[in-house]
Amino acid sequence: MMKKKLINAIADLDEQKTLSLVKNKIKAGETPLEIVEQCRLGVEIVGEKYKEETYFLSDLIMAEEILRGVMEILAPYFPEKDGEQGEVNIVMGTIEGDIHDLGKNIVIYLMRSVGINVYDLGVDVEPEQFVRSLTETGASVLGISVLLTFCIGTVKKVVDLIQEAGLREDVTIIIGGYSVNEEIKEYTGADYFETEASKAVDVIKDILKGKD
Ligand code: B12
Repeated sequence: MMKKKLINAIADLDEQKTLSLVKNKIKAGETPLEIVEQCRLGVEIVGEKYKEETYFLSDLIMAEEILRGVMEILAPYFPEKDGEQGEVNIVMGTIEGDIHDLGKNIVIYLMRSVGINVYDLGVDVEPEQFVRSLTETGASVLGISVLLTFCIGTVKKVVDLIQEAGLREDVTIIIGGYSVNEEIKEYTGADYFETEASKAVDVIKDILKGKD
């Protein structure tokens, strides 16, 4: 019941209601992760309405503003923890052509809160840049965010370039974002995919443990 309220407030793009629900949920002891997941489900409805043309680009932008407000409230609950020796564990970025970064940033918040050192390349990242950053940082995990279907081919290009650079054995690749699924994972040649923030962090923690 309570979950539906937040999902619907976001789906209706009701900023005030969303922010006050989030504050109340925190007070009531719901975890930031549960709240993030409800927000994701809410914006998924926004996305559907956009596809059906009952919402427009301006509504997507409104959804962005609302999510930023939610993350401002939640940020203090994801305190940053210092990782060991400052070595970079994971390189993250949104693929070239794609500027969606709210989901990526949530995952980064979560990773930093458990002491994973993240090197964030931001959005619209060229395939070559991913490879350069892996070489420069020595990170053993690469996370790529991709929400736009037409950018999936570019993700495959990143995986191919990593292979060509002779790094494929040393780097575990995980992809996330609205458009990913098992089929896309297979197509791109990535090792893992994940669309839920908390599970994503668990998977990455496990990968890093395996690499110790
Ligand atoms: C907000 C939004 C925008 C905002 C983005 C703001 C920002 N700074 O990110 C703005 C207004 C800029 C935008 C623009 C566009 N958008 Co838009 N947008 C959305 C919307 C409504 C929500 C996305 C979002 O933030 N979700 C919330 C987060 C929390 O979820 P998430 O990103 O999936 O992330 C979670 C997981 O996937 C995972 N995750 C994410 N990244 C990673 C990475 C790793 C490594 C791991 C492990 C996990 C992980 O963890 C997150 C937390 O749970 C979606 C609808 C939807 N269903 O997603 C459309 C949507 C993604 N957009 C869409 C489109 C078409 C566009 C535009 C092309 C519209 C236009 N005509 O201009 C442009 C493209 C701009 C560009 N070049 O990138 C389509 C894409 C369709 C497709 N399949 O290709 C969608 C699906 C809407 C729809 N149904 O049509 N958009």
